[in-house]
Amino acid sequence: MEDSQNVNLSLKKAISLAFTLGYQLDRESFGLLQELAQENKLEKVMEKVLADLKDLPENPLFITSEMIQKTVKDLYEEDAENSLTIVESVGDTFNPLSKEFPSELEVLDDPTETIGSTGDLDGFLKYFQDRFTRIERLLRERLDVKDAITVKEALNSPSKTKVKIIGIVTGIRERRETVFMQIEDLETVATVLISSRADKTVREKAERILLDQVVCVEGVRSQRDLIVATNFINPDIPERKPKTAKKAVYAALLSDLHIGSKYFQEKSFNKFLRWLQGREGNYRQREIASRLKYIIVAGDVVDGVGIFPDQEKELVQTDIYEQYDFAAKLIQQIPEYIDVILIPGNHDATRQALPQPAIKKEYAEPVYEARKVVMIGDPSTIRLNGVEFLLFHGRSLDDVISSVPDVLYRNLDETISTAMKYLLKIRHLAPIYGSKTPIAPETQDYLVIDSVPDVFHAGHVHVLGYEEYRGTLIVNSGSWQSQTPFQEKMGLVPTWGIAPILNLRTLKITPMDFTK
Ligand code: D5M
Ligand code: FE
Ligand code: ZN
Repeated sequence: MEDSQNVNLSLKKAISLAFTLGYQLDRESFGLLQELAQENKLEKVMEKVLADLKDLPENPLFITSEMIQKTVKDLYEEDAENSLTIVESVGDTFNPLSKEFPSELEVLDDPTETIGSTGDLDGFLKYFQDRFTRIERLLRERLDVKDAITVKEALNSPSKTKVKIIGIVTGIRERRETVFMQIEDLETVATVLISSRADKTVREKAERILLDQVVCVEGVRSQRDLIVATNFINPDIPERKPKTAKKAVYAALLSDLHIGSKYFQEKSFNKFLRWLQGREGNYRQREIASRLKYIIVAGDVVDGVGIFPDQEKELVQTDIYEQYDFAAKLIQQIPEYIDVILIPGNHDATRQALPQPAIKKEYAEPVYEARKVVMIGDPSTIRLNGVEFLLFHGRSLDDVISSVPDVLYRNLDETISTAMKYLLKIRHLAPIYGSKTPIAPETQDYLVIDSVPDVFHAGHVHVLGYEEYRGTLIVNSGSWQSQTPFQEKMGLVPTWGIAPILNLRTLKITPMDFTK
């Protein structure tokens, strides 16, 4: 009660002040001032508006909504990055700025046309040689790895010599609390030993090594082919300043729509579509919609068919064509001046092994026809207004969750960015070969993170999370599917109906909630 009285009072005060100074207010400005009063920002904004008016060469008659909006932006640009909840709009005209923004989208890397694994033994060897060579190069860019020697040289050095080698971890065994790792480079294999009496930091680092990753090992030469580990070094990404857009232009980073599933949250998604069209939200939220130029979906556009046993029971559309047809009906409601970028996930209609080519036209024709869409593979890299994105569905995050201590399905809301950070540190999107994540042995390893992205965007685990790491913004999207029976059993609580919206100028995320 008291609060709403304060709101009314400050509104009246501001309006009478404007009138006294000889200004008039149009209807839209009046609505804006009302919202500002509710948000406790009216006084500060009004003060600046009036001060700015005095500086104008010719005194205008009206205080327009544009003036107020500009002032709010000047004063609260950073505040606008905080979490927002959509509220019903007052319903006036919507003139999106992004309609005038030219599209600045470049596809830098897309595996769709270049892959062609034969799957033979020779291909398998070439694949791992390429993985080793690429990550070795990244490791040697580090000052502390530069002087690493080959495994052969290390094994030829006298006992008790300090050695530093680079290799693929081809085996991890544990016997009576001692860990043995098989490490090999292109010519020789060594056994790296981490004893139970080793330093705690070495043991902790060893626990976080994944099978088939490329790593630098520091150690001491022992007998036979043994090296006693004293340290592990990951290639990691260097600390740097990310590239940013020159103007405030936004991208919606979505994934895991799961259209076709009983659990697809159609209502929330429709609300998102209405917000894009300027039909939902207060003026600040509509200001963001007005500057939204890109929508990325990082896989699992549909729920698919036959992805897991008894899936039919959880489907509304039991036919893959119908699912993409429904997806097309939703996607075509996205305003035409927004660029839509889609990559596949493990539920989409394309090959399952990574790298995945783009969603197949033969299954998703209606989506291809509905509007212009940029269909690329998983993973892909793109640039939006100068900002480099690494797009990845995130299938291997399941492997990270089962191998890295402390990252559990139960606590992903706190740990998902740690899991993604882990992939950046090892500079590989899916190290473990032949386990949960199917990988095709291409002649080139498309899963090595060669170029350091400004934004690393993934999905798959259905939990929203974001964090800045050494200049790179890590984002996991969450989903548009509520908790499935399987996820309930796993203890995974999805974040659905909340879209992380990225400001390309500041690389800050605004999570927008469409569930209310
Ligand atoms: O995967 C969503 C999340 O749920 C992801 O972390 C894997 C997990 N999930 C879901 N279904 C299964 C099954 N059947 N086995 C193992 N893990 C599962 P999504 O790709 O959206 O289904
Ligand atoms: Fe999914
Ligand atoms: Zn998935």
